[in-house]
Amino acid sequence: MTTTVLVTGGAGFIGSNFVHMLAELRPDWRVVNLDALTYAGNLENLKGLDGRKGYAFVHGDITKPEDVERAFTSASGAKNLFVVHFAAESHVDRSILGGLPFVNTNVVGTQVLLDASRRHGVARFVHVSTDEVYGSLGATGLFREDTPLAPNSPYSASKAGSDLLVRAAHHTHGFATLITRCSNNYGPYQFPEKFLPLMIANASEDKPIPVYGDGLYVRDWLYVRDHCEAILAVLEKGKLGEVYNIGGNNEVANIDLVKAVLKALGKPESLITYVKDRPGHDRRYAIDASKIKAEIGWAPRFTFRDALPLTIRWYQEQKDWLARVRSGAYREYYATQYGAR
Ligand code: NAD
Ligand code: TDX
Repeated sequence: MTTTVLVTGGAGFIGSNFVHMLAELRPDWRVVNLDALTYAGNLENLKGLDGRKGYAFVHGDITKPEDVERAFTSASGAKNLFVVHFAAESHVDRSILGGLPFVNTNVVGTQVLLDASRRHGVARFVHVSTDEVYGSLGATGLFREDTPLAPNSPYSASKAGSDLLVRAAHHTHGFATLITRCSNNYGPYQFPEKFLPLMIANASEDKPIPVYGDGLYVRDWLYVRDHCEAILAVLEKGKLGEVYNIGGNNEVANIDLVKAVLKALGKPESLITYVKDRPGHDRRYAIDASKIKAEIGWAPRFTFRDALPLTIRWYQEQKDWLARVRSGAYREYYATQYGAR
């Protein structure tokens, strides 16, 4: 095999979708998946890939140089060696409860990975970042790649820190980096602490849906398959040292999303429960994705009309998966975040 991709965080939501997509679209690539299997990492998400020729899982932590070294040993021998870096602490609310794991994984871990990647002659390094590094928008306007960074939560600040380390690796060492910044993803395998799977899971069981503040916060929803295709396009065709925004052209207020999901499930709006707002809650995110379209030719293929029903159906069909990931530590987190509702 001439191409090997080291994927970090491939047992999480977007990473596992990306690994499945590579098996389908680039079946001749070797994939090494380095993941620490935190609460958000789940090997069940990768069912079907185990034992597949050209796929290897390495259990390890990106903050530990020896673990990263093991992953590179497993990935050695390729003509083209790529890295796609998803591994992160990813939930804003958890970062408000405690920021340190975010700094460790997102900042320290990214630097460990960058150093090892340079040493191992990685040909292209894609860092998967977020629109949250730009801060918050008012009623109008869009985030562009040259919008100043103004992160507001410990999560987004740690992601902005990692973006700057990636930028510095390119600027100082001439390392072959690319940064993507996307909006809110939805689709299969998303951990149900995030709003969309949380509301589907709660509504299915006639449990209250906690809506923060006035519910008028706006997110630009991107189907995870669209995001994964965009990352692959950037990996293969992006200009080194550049940043690419990835968006869904799909702005929706939280309360409208809840109502759409309740309607699709045939559940009453009385399940909507307004709760205390998230501290520092960003009002609106919206992406200008014209650069990736003009330079690389990528645009989203899915709209909410197609992909929201697909997503709802997936969670309804994966009741066992949902029950398993919502047991144990998830229950403790839910009680801390929302009270013992
Ligand atoms: P996730 O929380 O579902 O998965 C993260 C994965 O990283 C898990 O498998 C976890 O085990 C692994 N991980 C965490 N710490 C690690 C460590 N120290 N070493 C090795 N592995 C570790 O996250 P996600 O939603 O799939 O997000 C993936 C990436 O995309 C993140 O970098 C996130 O910041 C970014 N992003 C996500 C969204 C979104 O809507 N979910 C939007 C924009 C950007
Ligand atoms: O119970 C809830 N009630 C609620 O009203 C939760 C969990 C969320 N919300 C609101 C907060 C946000 O306005 O819904 C919106 C979406 O919340 P999250 O799913 O937590 O996503 P968000 O904070 O927007 O961040 C997501 O998109 C950008 C990902 O979690 C990040 O990893 C990514 O960088």
